Amino acid sequence: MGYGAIMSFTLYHHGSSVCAAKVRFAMEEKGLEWDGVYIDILKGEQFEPDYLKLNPKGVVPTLVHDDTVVPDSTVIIEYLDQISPENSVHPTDPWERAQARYWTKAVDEDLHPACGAVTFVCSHRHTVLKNLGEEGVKKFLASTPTMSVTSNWKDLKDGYTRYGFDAPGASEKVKLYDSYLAKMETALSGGDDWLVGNKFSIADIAMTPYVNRLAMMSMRGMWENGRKPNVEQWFARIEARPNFKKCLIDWVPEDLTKDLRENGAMSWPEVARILEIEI
Ligand SMILES: N[C@@H](CCC(=O)N[C@@H](CS)C(=O)NCC(=O)O)C(=O)O
Repeated sequence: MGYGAIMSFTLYHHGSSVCAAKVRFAMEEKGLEWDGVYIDILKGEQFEPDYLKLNPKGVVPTLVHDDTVVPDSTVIIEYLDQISPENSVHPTDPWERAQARYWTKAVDEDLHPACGAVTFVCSHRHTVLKNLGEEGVKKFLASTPTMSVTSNWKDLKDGYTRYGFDAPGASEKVKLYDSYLAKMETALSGGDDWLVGNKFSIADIAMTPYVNRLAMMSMRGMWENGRKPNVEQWFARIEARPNFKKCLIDWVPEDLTKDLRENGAMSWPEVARILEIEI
């Protein structure tokens, strides 16, 4: 029996947060039960003093396991795999484990900030501007701690929210995001079903929310129509997993799902232009 059966897990999370979705997916794949506390990061609930005590960066997710507070999605999944090794999502072979680490490290350091940028530029800025009003937006942007999603996220989020695609560096982030689909395409080019060792692992879990984010923003054109066939087939396998819908789709509130779909569709021509995709 896994420790999870006798331990208490509380996950502070948000529907559209890629990092939170990653942890939800890992917990379900491992068969761990958890309770959720929903933190609406588009309303600024991550800046409430009580939450900042758990997660001083003001970001989700945070796992509370009994009395232990564990922030940071990759660290949370590594922690869970150690305290509850059944249904491990880590490869056992040392080199395969190292390769999985390269994926999670690159996601945390590189892809995640790019995703934050692209999501704000293409969709969240419209949601925040629509829902919070002028004063609310000012407060929302001013509340972001300096050390947040990245060490300069406060300024970046401000720029992406106010200026969209015209914010400095926005196009480069679109290209960086796309380069990760290219890396996946190469990793899957030998005919394997999964990114590392032909076995579903934390590497696939780590990439899932980022590919799904693009899908939810009506941007499947980044891999469909022959552009990245291996990624297309990989994502079809991911979408077919029983836990996918529960963890990646159902937690996103309907209005936010609609915003992502519609704002994303509105932004798609500019993204396609940046990536030189004919539409
Ligand atoms: N390294 C952290 C990053 C967490 C993070 O960036 N969370 C985002 C959502 S995916 C967030 O809470 N953003 C709050 C904000 O933008 O103010 C992790 O992996 O958990």
